[in-house]
Amino acid sequence: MRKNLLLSGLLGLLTFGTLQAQDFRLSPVPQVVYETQGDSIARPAEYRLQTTLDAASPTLTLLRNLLPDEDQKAKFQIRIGIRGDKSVKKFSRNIPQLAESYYLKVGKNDIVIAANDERGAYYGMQTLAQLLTLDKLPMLEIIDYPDIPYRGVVEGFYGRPWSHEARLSQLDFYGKNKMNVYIYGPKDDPYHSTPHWRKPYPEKEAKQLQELVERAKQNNVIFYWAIHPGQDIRWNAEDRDLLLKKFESMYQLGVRGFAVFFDDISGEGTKADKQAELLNYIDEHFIRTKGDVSPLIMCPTEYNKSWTKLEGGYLTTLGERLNPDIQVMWTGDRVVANINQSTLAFVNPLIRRKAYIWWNYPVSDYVQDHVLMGPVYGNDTDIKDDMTAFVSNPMEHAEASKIALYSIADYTWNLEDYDSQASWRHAIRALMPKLADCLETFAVHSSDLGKNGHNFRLEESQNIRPALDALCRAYRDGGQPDKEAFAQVKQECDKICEAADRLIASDENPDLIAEIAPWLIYFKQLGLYGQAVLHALEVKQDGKQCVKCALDKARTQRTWLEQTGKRLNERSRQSGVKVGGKHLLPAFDELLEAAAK
Ligand code: LTM
Repeated sequence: MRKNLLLSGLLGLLTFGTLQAQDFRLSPVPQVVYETQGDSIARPAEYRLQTTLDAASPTLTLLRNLLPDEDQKAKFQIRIGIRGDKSVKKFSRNIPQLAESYYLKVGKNDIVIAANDERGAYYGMQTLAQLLTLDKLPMLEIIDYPDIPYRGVVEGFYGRPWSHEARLSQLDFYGKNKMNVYIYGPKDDPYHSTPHWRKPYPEKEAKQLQELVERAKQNNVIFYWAIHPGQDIRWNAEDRDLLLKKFESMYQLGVRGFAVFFDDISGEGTKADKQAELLNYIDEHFIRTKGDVSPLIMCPTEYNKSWTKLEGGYLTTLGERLNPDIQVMWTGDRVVANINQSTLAFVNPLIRRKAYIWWNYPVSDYVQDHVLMGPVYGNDTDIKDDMTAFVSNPMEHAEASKIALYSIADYTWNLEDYDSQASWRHAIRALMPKLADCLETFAVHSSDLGKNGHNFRLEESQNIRPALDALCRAYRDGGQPDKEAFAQVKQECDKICEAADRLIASDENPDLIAEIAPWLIYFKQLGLYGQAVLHALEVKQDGKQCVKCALDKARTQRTWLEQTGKRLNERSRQSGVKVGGKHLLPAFDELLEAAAK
């Protein structure tokens, strides 16, 4: 409670102060914010630095990027340190005894970042980086720490793996948003899975992976490399040694986190006792002997409740036999499902540890005709003590995935204060500050997944649903058209056309626009169809113009929409593109029928 009061204290300051116009919000939302004097200071022009951190640490590198003018004679002081360091000794009591926690103070004459560990100091600096985007720095104190120990992304989808450039950009994004995990495991990398998991990477790919590891380090992200050997593994010493040799080659490239995935396989590879034996061997002869490697992660074959055969004892065997420090992944009650208390209460006792959540959202490899840009919601907010990690499996569209990833970072940092709508709005603004309203118009209609084998559906077009429903109801009942609803829907169609035009022509975030271009082209046609349908209804109502002409035009536009949808994104497993399929299109179709009656 107190936590929220303090937080709203800051929000009050931000809302009513000079910051209002800037629509500012710290993200992920910090745990506790004290507004010290409701006052602010100018951005320090120069400052004296007191720190015991390594000059090459990501924290100090970030500081130098933000505030280049260090001057040991300056009056303004910045102190940065880790518990026990001389520079922040005075503030030890303010640092929570929690991994990655930090205390940040912006005072009249100084800034202090006192952290529990190096990553905590980095996160304090990232918070300062956000504050420095403001015209003036608010004087405040923040006490902050993550709710979930491991937060981030598993690139674990089927389809075209992310490009090298996209991955570099992702790692920067994780650092900024206080995510600490990236697991490399794209199903269609042949050196991650069958047929080439036994072989080392060719030189070019190896060099790129090395570069990624380096970028991850700069962003304080643990880079895990995952292997997916289960489809053709033989349970013998030869394959075991080949797997270890591959891990060793990845270690030589700088990798310090490893995972073994046994998902989506059949046959010999699915045996729990054999998997456990191999994993324990890797744990004992590789992970622990190296000494500088993060705990081993495994994805089981029965990785969700609907696939768990309790009588077969697969998960029980893993739970009993796997060394306790090995992390076990879990996707929830189904392959694609939100994570709730009951799924964790089911799996944790079986695996005898807290689950490592692999959340299958916003992955779209089973609905490739959709891009998933809507708010992130549906996961319980009272489960922070029941899981060790929460990583998201994203879309093959790396930049577009950032809308969901921003909110996942927000959720996993501070579950209790997570506000799905606010987070989504800010995610959009972070991605495309200038055309945020246009992107929001697109994203609100590009949220649901359509009918799919996993029965995972989401809300869509929430902004206009009441008006769409009211309008359809009025025509269905044969009564007078609802004027207000009509105007609202008309306005939405105009907004859709304008948003599509402006986004497609924009040079803001070209990577994002390139990814979603097919959906934007369709979106424009959808807006035009809506306009044509409404026009037909108007013509019919006032009886002054040719009703048949208006109907023909709307029907032609429907054909255009259909054909456009089919002919874009043709090479995908679910070819074509869909936007607004949940409410907009069915409503427009119903209204066209009403106009034709
Ligand atoms: O979810 C897991 C553990 N494995 C695969 C993923 O690779 C895939 O991306 C998702 C969504 O299709 N489903 C899986 O079964």
